[in-house]
Parts: sequence; structure tokens; C-alpha cells
Amino acid sequence: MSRLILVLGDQLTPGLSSLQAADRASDVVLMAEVMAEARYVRHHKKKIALVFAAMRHFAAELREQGWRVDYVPLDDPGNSGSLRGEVERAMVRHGCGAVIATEPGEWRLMQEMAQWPATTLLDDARFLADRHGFARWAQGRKGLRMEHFYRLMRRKTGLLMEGDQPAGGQWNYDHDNRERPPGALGLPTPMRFAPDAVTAEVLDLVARRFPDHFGDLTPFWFGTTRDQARAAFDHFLTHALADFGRYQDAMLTGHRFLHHAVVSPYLNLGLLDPLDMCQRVEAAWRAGLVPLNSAEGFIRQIIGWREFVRGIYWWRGPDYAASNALEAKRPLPAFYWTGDTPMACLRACITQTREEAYAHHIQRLMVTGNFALLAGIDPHELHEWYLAVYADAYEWVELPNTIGMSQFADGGLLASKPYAASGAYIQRMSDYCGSCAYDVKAKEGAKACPFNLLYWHFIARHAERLRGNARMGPMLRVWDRFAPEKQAQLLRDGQAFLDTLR
Ligand code: FAD
Ligand code: DLZ
Ligand code: SF4
Repeated sequence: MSRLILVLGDQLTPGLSSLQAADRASDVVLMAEVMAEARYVRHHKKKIALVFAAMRHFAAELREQGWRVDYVPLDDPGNSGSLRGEVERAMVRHGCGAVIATEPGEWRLMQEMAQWPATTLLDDARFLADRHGFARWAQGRKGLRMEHFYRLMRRKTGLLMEGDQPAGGQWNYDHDNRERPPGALGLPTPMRFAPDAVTAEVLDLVARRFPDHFGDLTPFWFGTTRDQARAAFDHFLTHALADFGRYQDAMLTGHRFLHHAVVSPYLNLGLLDPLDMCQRVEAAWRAGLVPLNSAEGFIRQIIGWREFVRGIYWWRGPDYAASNALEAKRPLPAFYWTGDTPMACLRACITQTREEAYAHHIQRLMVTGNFALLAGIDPHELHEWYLAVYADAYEWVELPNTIGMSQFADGGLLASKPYAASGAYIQRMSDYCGSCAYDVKAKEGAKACPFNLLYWHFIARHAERLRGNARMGPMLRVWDRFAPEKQAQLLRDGQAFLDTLR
């Protein structure tokens, strides 16, 4: 009897464990576009279009390789709207007695699929660290630090290693990575693709069926095939990797991508392979084409941060999403959906998010994330926002970045200190402040940069909890030295700004 091989929208990899376990001659591959997946948060229109278009292209790729693929489009008149419904219908259609699937990337679906009858779930082997091994490594450790995990991964993969020593003598070159580009001239841009007929049809579908979702659907320039994803990565290697390291933290108005790879949407769908990407980056360094700080910085993001946050996601379990160590309860301000705010940095990052379904790491961490942290925004509401608005967003990677790294809502499990910063950081790393209604240098009064006002409000609100954190010591000592009248004034100013967010 043939078996049904369910391939999810972010499992577009020919070497997927479920496909490896299948028999091309007798089994049937099922792929289904379903409302339940497209609406569990109100995903950006570009994200839905990317997922559906890439799914359709992958189905064609599998058919070319000789697989029997049953593809259910969203507009299929019989579409039940859920993955479970589509699996049940397909089992009857094809007379299948069993289902094989690779584990999904979210607890929500994992818990659901574990209840399906006659279904075998296989490990997702597309990562460099398996989640059970990560849990064994993490269990019983006092503090989890990415740097320790990263060194293990360097040794395990052999990437940038000379024997058992790190290439160049250092594991991490982050201190070289704090520059702002001297000007806008010659900045790279990511590779853009014109939609083909398959993608154009999906764009039409998304425009008709998801008009109420966040974000601009067009212009749509993401690649939607494996070849295009590879071409986009090649383009990054040639044009942007060399300066990736030193300009990694920079933000410039009108230059939304700078030296970033803009490959997370492809990588998270399964169109690119993380080890292959890192080996190509290492080869570029060994060939003398890019400096070591850039190669190391990029490889650290992939084999370090990406694998580390995934490990934490699965290890901490489904309750991690409800973490709220700082007891933040303020609703997400409406301007996160519109960009309509006089704060130039937030306006730029949110407008770009609406238009591109993309913002780079520092924009997410130090602008939208930092503001939410300082203002005490409910981390769960913020998590749903990050999950909805980016083309690369899947809970296994988004949630630990939001709850752990950006909001300190897990109490310091993932990050050694809160990523809280005043306007001075944004001024140093960007040109946003030049066109802002607020004055980044002003610490009090109506014109004062809200990040400055909220910074001290945040420190004061959480002073007792943060005293145990050695890295926050210097800022707490500055706060303690302020005269009581100054402390009271800063708190009043911060509160007055927070009251305007209602
Ligand atoms: P580059 O800067 O060029 O980096 C290269 C690659 O490294 C990325 O493609 C990505 O795969 C990986 N990477 C870099 N930083 C991280 C990180 N912190 N965690 C995991 N992988 C990383 N990344 C996602 O892929 N999906 C998300 O939903 C997501 N949500 C985030 C939410 C918040 C609050 C924060 C602070 C970060 C989030 N990130 C997320 C991490 C990071 O911002 C993106 O991976 C990165 O911006 C993708 O753009 P890029 O491909 O140009 O990355
Ligand atoms: C993100 C997404 C969307 C928008 N639509 C579908 C879909 O229609 N069918 C499908 O199989 N997968 C989709 N996905 C990806 C899933 O949401 C993803 O597999 C889970 O969130 C687990 O990571
Ligand atoms: Fe952002 Fe403050 Fe600079 Fe305005 S002055 S852009 S609010 S950091």
C-alpha cells in the first residue's frame, strides 16, 4: 500500500528526511496550500506569496525528479482549509494507509501532528545541531552562552579551523564589526527577480484572498526557486560579503539591505543549505577574496546564532512563548502596523518592514525591539508581530530572538543582559536622527529623544532585578548617583511619554 509523504511549505529540500524515507515508485507526495497556515498569524502578503510560489516550484522540481506529487492549491474547490483535512482527503484519494512527514518547525503543529493517526514524524536533519543533542548540552548548565555553543559547532564542522585552533587565532572578530559606511556610494543591493508565470499567478491569488493582511504585495522581487536562491547567495558572496563584517550593525536611511545577505527567507524555506553556504564563505576567505572578520561574522550567524536559537526553542518547550520575566503588559502601539510616528528610526524600520517584509538584525533588535523593551510592551503581542511581518519568520527562529534576545522575557536564559539602549546607540550606528522630530542629544523636555527618556525609566523600573546582573552594574551605578530630584524628573518625563502611547 502506498504511503502519503506530507511536505510542508518550509520543507522545500530534496534531501528532506521524509523524502529520503519514501519510495519514489509507490508513495505519493502531498503539498497543500491551506488557510489555517496562511492565517494563524496575519502573515505579510509577501511572505504568503513567497511560500506558495516556492511550494509550487518545488512541486514541479519533485515531479521532474520522478515523484508523484499531489498539489492542492488554495483555490481548489474541495480544499478543507487545514493540513489535517488535506491529509485525510488525500489518503482516501490515493488509498494510502500511512503518513510520513518531517517534523514541523513549530510546537503548534508538532503537538497537532503528533496526534494524527498512522503518522510517523522524522527528525529534521537540515540543521547542523540536532535538537535532542542540544537539549543534552544545555541541560544542567547555569547560563547558556552562544559563544560556548558556537565554538563546539566550529570544532564539529571544522569551519575556519586550523587543527584544533580557530583560524587567525581568535574565535570571534565581533569587535571589528562596528563601523558605519562612509557614504551611500557603491553600496550593494540584493539580487532581484522578476516574477515568472507561476509566481505571477500566486501574486494574483494573494491579492484576492489576503487583502486584509499586513504589508505591500508588490513590487515582489524575491526568488522563488532553488536556482534563484543560489544565485542570490552567489551575488552576496561577490558583492557584499567582503564588507559584511565591518558594516553589520550599520543603518542608513534609504539603504535597507546594506551588506546583509537577505537570504533568511530562502534558507528557512529549505532552498539553501546552511553548511554549504558556510563552506562557500570559508572558501572565499581562503582564496583571499574576503577578510576573516567578515567570513567569521557570517559563519557565526549561521552555525552559531541560528542553530543556538533553534536549540533553545525546542529545549524550552511550548511554554517558552508565554515567558514574561519583566512583567511587561503595555499593548503594542498602533504605529508598529503603520509606521506613523514622528520617531524617524522607528518610522524608517517599520515602513521598510511594510514594503519589503525585511529588516536587518540591528533594525529588529536595536530599533523596534529596543523600543518595545524600554516601553514595556507585552512580549507575546510583540512576538506575534515579528512572526507576522517578516518573510523569514518561523516560530523556531523568531520566538527565541524576540522573547530571549530582544525582550529579556526569559529572564536571561539566552542573552547575558537586556539589549536596552538610549538614542546615542542609534545615532552612532545610523543616520536616522538627522531627520527626526526629536533631538537625540536632549535628555529632558518635549524635544528629548524618547529612547533617552525611556532608557532611564526602564533602568529604574527594573533596578532591583538588574542589580544581580554584572553587565548592568555600571548603568545602575549612574542611576544611583543621580540626585533624587533628577530621578523623579526622569521618571515623570518617561511616564509622560508612555502615556502618549495609549
Ligand atoms: P544576515 O545579516 O546577512 O545574516 C546571515 C544569516 O545569518 C541570516 O540569513 C540568518 O539565517 C542568520 N542569522 C543572523 N542572525 C541570526 C539570529 N539572531 N538568529 C537566527 N539566525 C540568524 N531570523 C529569521 O531567520 N527569522 C525570524 O523570524 C527572525 N526574527 C527575529 C526577530 C528579532 C526580534 C530579532 C532581533 C532577530 C530575528 N531574526 C530572525 C534574526 C535576524 O534578524 C535575521 O536572521 C536576519 O536579519 C536575516 O537577514 P539576512 O539574511 O540579511 O541576514
Ligand atoms: C508559512 C506557511 C504558509 C503561509 N502557508 C503554508 C501552507 O499553505 N501549507 C504548508 O504546508 N505550509 C505553509 N506554511 C509553512 C508552515 O506554516 C510551516 O511549515 C509551519 O509553521 C512549521 O514551521
Ligand atoms: Fe530615533 Fe531618537 Fe534618533 Fe529620533 S532622535 S531617530 S527617536 S534615536
